[in-house]
Amino acid sequence: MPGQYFMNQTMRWYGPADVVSLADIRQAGCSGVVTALHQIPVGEIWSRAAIKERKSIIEAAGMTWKVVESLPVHEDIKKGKPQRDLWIKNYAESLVNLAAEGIEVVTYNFMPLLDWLRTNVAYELPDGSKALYFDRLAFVVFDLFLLQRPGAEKEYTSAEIAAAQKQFNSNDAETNATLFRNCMMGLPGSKISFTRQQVLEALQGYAGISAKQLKENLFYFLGQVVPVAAAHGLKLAIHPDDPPFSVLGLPRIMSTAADVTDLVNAVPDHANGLCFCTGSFGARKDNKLVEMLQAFADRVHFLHLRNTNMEMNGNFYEADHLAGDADMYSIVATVWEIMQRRQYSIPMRPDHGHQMLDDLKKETFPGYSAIGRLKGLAEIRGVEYAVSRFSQA
Ligand code: DNO
Repeated sequence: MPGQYFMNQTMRWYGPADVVSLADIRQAGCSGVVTALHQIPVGEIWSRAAIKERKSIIEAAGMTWKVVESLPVHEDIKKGKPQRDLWIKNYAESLVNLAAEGIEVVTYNFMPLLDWLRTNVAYELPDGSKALYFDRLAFVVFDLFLLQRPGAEKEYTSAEIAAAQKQFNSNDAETNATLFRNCMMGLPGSKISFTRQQVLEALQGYAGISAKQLKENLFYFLGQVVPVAAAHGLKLAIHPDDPPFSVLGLPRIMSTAADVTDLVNAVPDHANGLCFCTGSFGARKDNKLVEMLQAFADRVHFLHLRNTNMEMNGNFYEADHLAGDADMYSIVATVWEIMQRRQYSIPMRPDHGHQMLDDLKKETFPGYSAIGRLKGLAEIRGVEYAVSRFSQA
């Protein structure tokens, strides 16, 4: 409909090795993909030539590449190590190269070590499709008995420790091995298997870094890269913590509305914004998603739309996009109003999807099946269409 701003529909594509092809994504109705140069080690510069090459593959498939997800932040920057300035310089150079190739939004996160965490990546729903699941008890089993993280017991109640001990005793070796593998999937390079010792050493690297310190390290980083992004017409979009609470004793700094307020106050430039992930923020009851969208309307540079179902005891699983605890209708209606006011189409992707139908026969990145995401996208597209018609009535 002329004069109206619709979300820019995209899907994540993991690059040429992704079993979900560009043709699949196009048939899902997307005008573009979000992707990253996963082959480049974290911290190294993304050259213009490498960016251009990726862009031409996407354009040859009839789509555009406007959003990067992610340009990862080196752990030395998060830890505030002296050599961070070198990594920040590289980051800025990658930003300049991305802008020169027409990229508009760069997504990143500031989570120590783990980019996401689930205990089960194939949780079977009653209809036989599969979802990602965070089971707190399984996580406690992992932390206390598989990882055996020193001091971990201080973070759990005695009832939780007893229940976890019971669960651990009844698990067979395969269940434990799968649990260990699942919990480590959010580590960079998760295709390789990490030993307990390696994980403990990596965690040790964050000993003594409080949430306050981590936030200061984020703001130091942003203080240098936001001006570069702004000067080149790029928007930076931080992804919230997933899950939005501390895990494995690691500090968390992007879990709540107060965290977002600190972010925008620290570096007020409009280029400093958010990847508003309804699934990540939504896994906390005190995050009121619609209010947050309204409060940070001008800072929402990218949207991840997905839903979670919070159960008792801190468990949650990824629900259908229109089911679950997040009121997706109100979210889409709010985004709609924001876009008309800003006169801007916010890029969006359906975040995650169930493994269903033919997806069940394929091995995709957890959450990134073709049909499950297509279903989520189609449902959200339908809601947006209805909202647009209603707003004209
Ligand atoms: C998980 C994704 C994250 C996200 C990064 C952004 O499915 O939402 O991996 O891409 O945290 O930097």
